Amino acid sequence: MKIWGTRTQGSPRRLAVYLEEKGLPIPFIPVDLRQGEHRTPAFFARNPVALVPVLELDDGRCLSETLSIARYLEELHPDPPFLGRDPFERAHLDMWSRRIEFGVYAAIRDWYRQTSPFARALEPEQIPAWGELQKRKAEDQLRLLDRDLADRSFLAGEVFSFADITLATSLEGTAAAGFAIPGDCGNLRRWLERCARRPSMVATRASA
Ligand SMILES: N[C@@H](CCC(=O)N[C@@H](CS)C(=O)NCC(=O)O)C(=O)O
Repeated sequence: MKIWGTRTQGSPRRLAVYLEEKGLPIPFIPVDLRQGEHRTPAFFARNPVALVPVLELDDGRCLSETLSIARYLEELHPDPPFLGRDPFERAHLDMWSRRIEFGVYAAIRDWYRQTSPFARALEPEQIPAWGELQKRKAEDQLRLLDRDLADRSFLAGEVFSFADITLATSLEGTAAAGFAIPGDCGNLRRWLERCARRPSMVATRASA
């Protein structure tokens, strides 16, 4: 099998961090989004909504959506467990993953896409005011998470989870464009430092 998407960028990196945590070596095929390599007939056949990453199986079947791909791989390789060991843990980690992806990650992404000159190739009709509103929403959410992190190491508890992967890679990925954790969020800053030190995050960083 192989994965379409650039290993150090965006959602493909989320999958790459998961694979590092699991010790699963699956090759990535870089896709240059700014050049529109994901908007070709061949790519539409793999994922009609033209998003990376895509997992392509040896028989040609394809899966998209980062967490769904991870779920598939987790079924094939349950050890070491990363997405929960029992029904409650699985649902709890899913809950956190969805909360982060829909609540915070989407707002940070929309800020980036609506305001950054680097995102213009993907978002030619940017609406900066909408982006700034999303930034404020993201900051509100981050302040709530900062409170949660007062008494635990990671978002869903004491174990690094997919929710941490999603938020940590998003914050690292948009820092250069100017997105910063609010100054009053010390717990969150320390959490990001903890995540950033993990070998899986280091190995998938663009500068690695
Ligand atoms: N919900 C999707 C999001 C995937 C996604 O947004 N991928 C971005 C790169 S990080 C993409 O392919 N963007 C291309 C575009 O917007 O045209 C997932 O979890 O895989």
